Amino acid sequence: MNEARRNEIVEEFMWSWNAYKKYAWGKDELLPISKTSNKWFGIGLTLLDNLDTLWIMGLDKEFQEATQWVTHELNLEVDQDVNLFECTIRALGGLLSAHALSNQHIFLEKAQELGNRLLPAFDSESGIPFSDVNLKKGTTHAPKWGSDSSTAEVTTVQLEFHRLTQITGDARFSKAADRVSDKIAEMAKSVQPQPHLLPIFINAQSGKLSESSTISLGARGDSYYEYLMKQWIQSGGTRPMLGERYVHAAEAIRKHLLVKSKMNNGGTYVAEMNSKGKLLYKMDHLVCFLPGVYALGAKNNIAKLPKTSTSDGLSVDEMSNIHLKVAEELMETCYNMYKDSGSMGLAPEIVMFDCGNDPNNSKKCGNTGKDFYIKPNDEHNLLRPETVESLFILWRLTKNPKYRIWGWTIFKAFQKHCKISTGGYSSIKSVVRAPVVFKDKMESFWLAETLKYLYLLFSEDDVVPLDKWVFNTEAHPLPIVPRRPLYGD
Ligand code: DMJ
Repeated sequence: MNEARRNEIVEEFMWSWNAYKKYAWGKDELLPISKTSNKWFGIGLTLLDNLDTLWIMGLDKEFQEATQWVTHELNLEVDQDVNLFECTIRALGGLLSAHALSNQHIFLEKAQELGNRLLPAFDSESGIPFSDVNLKKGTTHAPKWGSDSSTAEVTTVQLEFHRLTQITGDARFSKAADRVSDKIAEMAKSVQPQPHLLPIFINAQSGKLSESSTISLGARGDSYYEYLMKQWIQSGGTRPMLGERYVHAAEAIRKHLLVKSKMNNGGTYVAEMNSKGKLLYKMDHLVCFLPGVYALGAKNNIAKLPKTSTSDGLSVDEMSNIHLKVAEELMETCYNMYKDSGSMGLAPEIVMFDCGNDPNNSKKCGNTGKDFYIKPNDEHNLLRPETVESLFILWRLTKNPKYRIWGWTIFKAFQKHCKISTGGYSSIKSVVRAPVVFKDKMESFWLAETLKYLYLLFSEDDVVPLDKWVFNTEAHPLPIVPRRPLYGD
């Protein structure tokens, strides 16, 4: 049965890939309804983001074709401003992973070139990178809509930059990334209103966290917490300080943001917090990466680290058990976001729990049988991966068959509602209102993450084993390698 399921997932991958090939080959993203492409960075983003998916799924012909494109067509000297984070996690991450899996030199060459072109982003007074950098000129700037960089963005390039140093021997990449982590770790100890929980904006020039912004495990905050732990895993546990930072953050989330709904199912969720310390009862689908991260920490015995094991007097085993329980409860809530949002069985972008703590909204979730309601502007689904990502990790680590059942149910819902009859898949405008209205966009992470994690959910444990590989935030596996003192540690 698992083989048949894997095959069906690969078929849907090919349905998506062939449409990309036909209408958007070498371009950034497929617009499946208009049967054309979208330019974002101008470097074939969907192709770079999926080299490793092709390899993992055993699609040799397609992998060779894509490799030929990288060898002969990929031009990184483009006069184009790119977002450092997006370009790092998708393009650089894709090249690094393709190199690690296939050992083909061309991917190393291109990854190194791209790394060199991204490096000027870190040339700010504080070392905190600017959000955007021009790939040809090396000029940098803050985002068009504001003066600050996003906290998650500046803290979610470290796995990739460390890997670059490992394979090139050039310590500049690791140093630039570590400087950011070290600065932020220092500020995290005393940040207000809650130590270890970071506001979602930071200024690149001053290096200061914004005092007025929200704390969130969703947009702009999410992968900060993910990379705290994954950097420790990537180092093969050789740098305990990295893991300790994660445990402090994971404990702060558990104590200050984790809430049980007072509504129907009493589900566990992660609230946001404003700058005054007040909770906001809102959860993005993006938060659904967190069950996987808590489970990985618990199963790797992260609580054993010297400066964390005595937190609250909990023993290592007690903390691991608590974190695993958090993972399992949150996982169920994330699955319920698919199950309870409407007849399509798909999750929206954001849900409001406990009526958003506003009694005027009580009718919206008071007697609906669910824990949450959905605001009209948040009804869309972008084919995001976070829930199936965590399902894959929880399946690998607990072997509870329900995680495979949930993953399959979600896959079938995507297949039923987001598949375009002429090729490809599309984001949709609402998971609540039928009939489906397509947004005419196939995000590169649909193939790079959502379908890859689904494929892995039904694969054997020795396909990208979790004790040898760590996934970057865009699902690109990177080898776990003990860190040497080469980087001036
Ligand atoms: C991806 O690019 C990454 O998973 C990132 O961490 C969050 N946003 C998208 C997927 O939702």
